[in-house]
Parts: sequence; C-alpha cells; structure tokens
Amino acid sequence: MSLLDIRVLGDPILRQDTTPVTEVTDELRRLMDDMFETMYAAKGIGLAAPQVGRTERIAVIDVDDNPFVVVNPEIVHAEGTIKGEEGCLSIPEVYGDVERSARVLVRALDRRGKPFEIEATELLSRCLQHEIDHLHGKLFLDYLGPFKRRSALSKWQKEKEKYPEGIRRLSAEEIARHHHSDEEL
Ligand code: K1U
Ligand code: ZN
Repeated sequence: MSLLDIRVLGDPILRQDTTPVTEVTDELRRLMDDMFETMYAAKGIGLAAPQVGRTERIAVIDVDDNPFVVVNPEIVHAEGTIKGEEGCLSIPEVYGDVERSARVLVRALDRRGKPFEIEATELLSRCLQHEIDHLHGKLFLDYLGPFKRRSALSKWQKEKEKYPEGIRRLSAEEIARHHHSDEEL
C-alpha cells in the first residue's frame, strides 16, 4: 500500500464533478486501500477520490472503527437538520459549523461492486454528506455565511503557505505516528 498526496484548496480537481464508476476493478480496490492508508495517516474519518487527485466517484469512511467504501453514493432520503463543526483534510487547520441533514439514507456500491444501503445519524451522517459533496466538487466552506467564510479563507491564506506545491505530502512525523499506531493494534 502507498500513502497518496492530498490535494489542498486551490487545486481545481476539488471543484470538479467525478465520473461514476462502471466496474469496480482490482486497480480501483488498490486505490481504495491507498486511500484508507492515507486517511488514517492524516487522522481523518473520510477521504474522497478528488482529494488524492482522482476523478472516480469513490470515497472511504471510517467512523467508530467501521471502515467501508462508497462507490457512486447517492442520498436517497434525508431528514431533519443539525449543525456541527467540520474540518477537511484538504483545508488543514480550518474549521466551520455546517448545517446538514440529521439523518440520511445512502445507496452505494461496496468494494466488490455490490449495491448496499446505509442509514446514518450523528458523525457518520455528517461524514457521508461531506464525502458525497467532495464527489460533486462541493466543500464545507460553501455552506458558511459570508462573514465566517471570509474568516475561514483568511485563515487558509496563512495556512496554505505550508503547501507551496498545492499538495499536502504527509510529513515523516505523521507517517511515523501512523506506523506506531499500527504496532499498537
Ligand atoms: O473529507 C475529508 O476532508 C475528511 C474529513 C471528514 C469530516 C470531518 C468532520 C466532519 C465531517 C467529515 C475529516 O476527517 S477531517 C478530520 C476531522 O475533522 C475529524 C476527525 C475525527 C473525528 C471528527 C472529525
Ligand atoms: Zn473534506
């Protein structure tokens, strides 16, 4: 498995729609494995393909030690609204409160290409919505009001200096931390 570079805000791929997957191949399963490894090393709970420079409609999620992949996910039902804080692995150190649906029913294909449905609330529901947005070029910043959006973007103006090439290459320290946490298992 390999760690992938994470694209940061400003990379046009984060604003593009993705292409539905027509067949889940071994190559895509290797991509999913690499995405999981990258997500764990970056201490995330989700990661979508555009964040690692890919255009396929795929995301990986692990909330509460329940890892799964969603291929071509669609929200088929949503209920209620709830506000909560979000971050994004592509906009490090920037956070904002986002109003989302409280409960969602998502239909997707799994890593073998088999259809499944997942009903989610709380953090899993938020994470699914955040990742599905990524697959359509949408970011949590887009939900902020003008004042909070401006202040989030101004924080990012400073943070982005850490990523002169527009990519977040996980540091040796993050990678070492990731390997140590593997040994603790
Ligand atoms: O897609 C991403 O950028 C990953 C992002 C997903 C996400 C975070 C918060 C709410 C919804 C979705 C992250 O994983 S950022 C890391 C993070 O904020 C977090 C980590 C553990 C628990 C809660 C949040
Ligand atoms: Zn994100």
